[in-house]
Amino acid sequence: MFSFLSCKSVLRSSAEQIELSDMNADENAKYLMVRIKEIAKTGYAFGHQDATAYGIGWKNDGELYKSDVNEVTGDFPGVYGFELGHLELGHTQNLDTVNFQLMAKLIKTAYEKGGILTISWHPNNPTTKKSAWDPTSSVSHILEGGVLNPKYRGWLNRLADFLNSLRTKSGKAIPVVFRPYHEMNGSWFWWGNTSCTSAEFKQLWRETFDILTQNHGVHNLIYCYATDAVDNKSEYLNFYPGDDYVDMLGIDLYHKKTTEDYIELLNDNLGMLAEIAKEKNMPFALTEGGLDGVKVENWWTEVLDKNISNKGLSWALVWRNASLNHYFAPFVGQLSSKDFIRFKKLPHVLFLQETSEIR
Ligand code: BMA
Repeated sequence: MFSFLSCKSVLRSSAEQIELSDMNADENAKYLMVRIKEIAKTGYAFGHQDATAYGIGWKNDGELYKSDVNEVTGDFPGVYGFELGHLELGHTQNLDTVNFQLMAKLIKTAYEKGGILTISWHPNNPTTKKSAWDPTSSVSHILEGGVLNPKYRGWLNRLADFLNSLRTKSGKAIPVVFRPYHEMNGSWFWWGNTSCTSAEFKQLWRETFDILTQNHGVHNLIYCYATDAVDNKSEYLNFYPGDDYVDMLGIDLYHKKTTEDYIELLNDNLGMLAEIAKEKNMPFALTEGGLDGVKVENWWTEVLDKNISNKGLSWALVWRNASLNHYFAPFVGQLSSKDFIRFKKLPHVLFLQETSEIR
């Protein structure tokens, strides 16, 4: 007991030495960074998008606290991804029908239980008002001096209100890993590589950072820069806004082609990212990934774990269990669920039980 407590206080006190890109980052954000780095020393955490919001055949009604992952393994994920798309519009639910009040509650519960929170954002195209997947050029219009800058500032106002509202019972801000404008090296989003220049992208990131931190006093964020799969390091860094604006690195890698292709992709891309992260002394993660429908029986241990466990990443997050036509984590009876239980039992794979001890 004594060594456990002293270990905890060592972790807590090492947060004092942490410097984040936000110079006014609060204690809990710094401490989250300590935990994220600590996790990578032991193994990596397992994450799931919208884990507690819905799953196959159920949707959270505000009373439940459940997850497909827990139904299969008896434990919850260590990392929880949530998504803010449509919050900018003032809607009550996000683009995937998760109510924002419920989301705030689920974030709070996951945090109090010892989970790590990460937030993505698929804002609509500010020019056309269509979805994030409308690549019509927009970035230059929302930058400082652009015609849509006032509108964009309004969007950030709503985002800041939500982020600032994430509080523990005692009123302390809940720290989250914020991963905006992801997969920018692809061409599907309006902030993607065919819709803006890298200079515009970097400017968008920096202005967003400055407005959130300086104008809105949001100080509970760890900023994560995450691309889609890349061919080389220069592609990874092409849109990188600078070490002063980023705290951690991510990459989204989906199993879309053959198993051999995915194994190669994981090794190449995570190997490359590990090198960049080492140079920058930043933690890194597989911020999105998975095999839609998990049709490979031993996917968790043979495909995922074998090819990521030696890389030094802090977590691997699989995408959402939206429906039987779109899911990335197993549910009871699913083809890969036995293997998922084996995966959960691996000593270096951290679910909630383990991440809650690293704090
Ligand atoms: C995509 C799909 C979409 C979803 C979006 C944002 O990968 O899952 O259905 O709207 O992510 O969560």
